[in-house]
Amino acid sequence: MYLILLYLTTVLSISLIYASDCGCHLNRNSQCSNEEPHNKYSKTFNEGGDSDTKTCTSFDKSDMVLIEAATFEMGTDKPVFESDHEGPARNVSVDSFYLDKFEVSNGKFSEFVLKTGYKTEAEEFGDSFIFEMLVPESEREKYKDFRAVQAPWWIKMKGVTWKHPEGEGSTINDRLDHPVIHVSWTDAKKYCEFVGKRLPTEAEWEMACRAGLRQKLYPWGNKLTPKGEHWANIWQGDFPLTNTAEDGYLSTAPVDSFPANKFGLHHMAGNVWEWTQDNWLNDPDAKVKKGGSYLCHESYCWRYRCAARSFNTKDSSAGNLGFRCAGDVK
Ligand SMILES: [Ca+2]
Ligand SMILES: [Ca+2]
Repeated sequence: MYLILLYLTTVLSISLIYASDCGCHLNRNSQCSNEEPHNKYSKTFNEGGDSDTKTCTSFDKSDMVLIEAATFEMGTDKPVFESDHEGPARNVSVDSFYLDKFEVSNGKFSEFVLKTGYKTEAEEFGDSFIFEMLVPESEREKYKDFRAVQAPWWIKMKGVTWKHPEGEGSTINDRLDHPVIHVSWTDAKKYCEFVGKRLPTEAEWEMACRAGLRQKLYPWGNKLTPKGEHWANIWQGDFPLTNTAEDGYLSTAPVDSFPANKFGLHHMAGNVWEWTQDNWLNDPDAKVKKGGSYLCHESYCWRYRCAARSFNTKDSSAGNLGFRCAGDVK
């Protein structure tokens, strides 16, 4: 079932059927392979299931930061979206781990696909969700009946994949340094495993987002635009009608753009949502995503806060959803 569960309007009704869950399980040992990645993955990569594993400590640590073990205050006692279970604030201890400085780029994902022949779930399904404003005008009328029911600005469009983000005819050639999009949780997990890494847990991701700050809204503090500057690629204007792109980007931005937080991590707020390991409220088919995206605006989707969280089904893909990888220290 290729059902994208957009938080935008569906999360409230769906959340009602779930029991409360902090979403902070540390489940890292189930994510990595003890085999050499280049041996494990081949042209038959897509046929493999989830791998049971050991730790992942053998990987390229360039473009990663070591985040020391700590106990930090996760979540918030001032939730903006209570149905997202942002609260309460609670102490969570996290072991030392490595985290990518950047969201995984189109260029990096291309290398993975070249080496493995991997096909993403969107490629298998034949379509993915794209924000209406990014659909070529000549195509919009054709897809007027392919909208997400409760979020009509999302269009399920044929031929949209990670390498054709706006459908057939579009390419990533001019944005190899932008984050890969239209990748499912399973796609993300398989990429991370290929490079000897794993997806971060939600607790790891949030601790990294906060970068040692306690109960601040954003990775750098509480002010959205310090000194009048844009520190996150989000939406400016009137969602979903007008995006003035004052931050310089209507859609994705290069993964190394915008200021890094104190841990040296870029785009922990905004640009693209990022998949984490964790299940959403104990549902193994729904996965927590963090950080918000270039489509988020305070008036509607104030989820580019470190405490914010949302989810998609694990086979979902969309034009504002990507990931970064983590790795174990020992
Ligand atoms: Ca923007
Ligand atoms: Ca991000």
